Amino acid sequence: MLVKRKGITVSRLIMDDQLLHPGATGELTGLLNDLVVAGKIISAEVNMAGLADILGQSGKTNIQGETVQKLDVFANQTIKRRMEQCGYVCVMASEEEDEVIPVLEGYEGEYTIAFDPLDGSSNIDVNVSIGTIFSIHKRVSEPGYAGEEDLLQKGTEQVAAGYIIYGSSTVMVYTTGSGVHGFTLDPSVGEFFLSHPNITIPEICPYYSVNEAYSEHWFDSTRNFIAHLKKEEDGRGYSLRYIGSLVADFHRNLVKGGIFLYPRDKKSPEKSEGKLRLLYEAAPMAMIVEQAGGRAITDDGRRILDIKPTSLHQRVPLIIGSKKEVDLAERFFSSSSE
Ligand code: P6P
Repeated sequence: MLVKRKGITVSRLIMDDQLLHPGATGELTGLLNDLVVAGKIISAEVNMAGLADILGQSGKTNIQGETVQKLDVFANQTIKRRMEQCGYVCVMASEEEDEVIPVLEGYEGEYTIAFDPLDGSSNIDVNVSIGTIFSIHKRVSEPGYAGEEDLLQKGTEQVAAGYIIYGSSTVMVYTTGSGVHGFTLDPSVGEFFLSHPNITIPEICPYYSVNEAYSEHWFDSTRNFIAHLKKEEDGRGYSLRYIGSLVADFHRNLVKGGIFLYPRDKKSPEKSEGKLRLLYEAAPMAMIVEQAGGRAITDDGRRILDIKPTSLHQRVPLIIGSKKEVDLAERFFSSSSE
């Protein structure tokens, strides 16, 4: 949907989106609007983190074995509380929780949501942008039987995907399959206003994003691809930009052009399939980037959106960004015999 109306709020666009779908019941509209409220609450807390006693660590660890920062806990609780009683969701998954998360009895709805409540949380204490990532599917189970099968669906089945980046400003970027739009929060009125209409990822790609510290453990295909980018053989010079916060790295590449890689690693068994999670990191970002004209694949050439998840916290290698560079990467990965 081509959006031209400056100053439109995200809630208004969500409602306009619903009009594009005659059979729509308004449930997805309600879900997205409740997610917007959660984003506003988390944004206010993130922006106070330096002042309140919520910096530092909660002393707990999550399923990933990572120390959980207090803001992570707050963000996770905020989204869970809104989604469990909104009446539009039947079951949830969070990066912070081992198992599926049920909704309150009597509040089962038609959708599922998988989310990373605060991705990049290791950057919280150093004031680097962090973000919430979400992926929404239609349930597949009968009423009263919601469970993992409703969550373990291919990325092509997503009905909506998006992220909220908490940085120099708070920006929400989302798609429901009719283009990608970005909205910036005006904290003085508490509204997200359209700031990035009809986002398309630039064909010109000035940046590549990868953690080069792991280059000794990369497969040859990854090493050869990155070496090729550095040679500028096709006359295109690239700069390395790597923030270590997926939402921040992805958002920069979406707006400015770029390719992000988190490939498999020969050395670390826990990263034999990369580090990033399919359900609530790779798949939602893949829907956004494809809607914006880019591509998202694994480092063995599979389309991210075609992968059927087998577990909630399944990892996948992720190569995502401007189409030409991902096409080039695919040639290096598909010619590899590793
Ligand atoms: P590394 C943050 O912890 C995260 O999950 C992503 O946001 C980010 O892209 C990645 O890990 C960074 O991982 O191994 O480069 O520090």
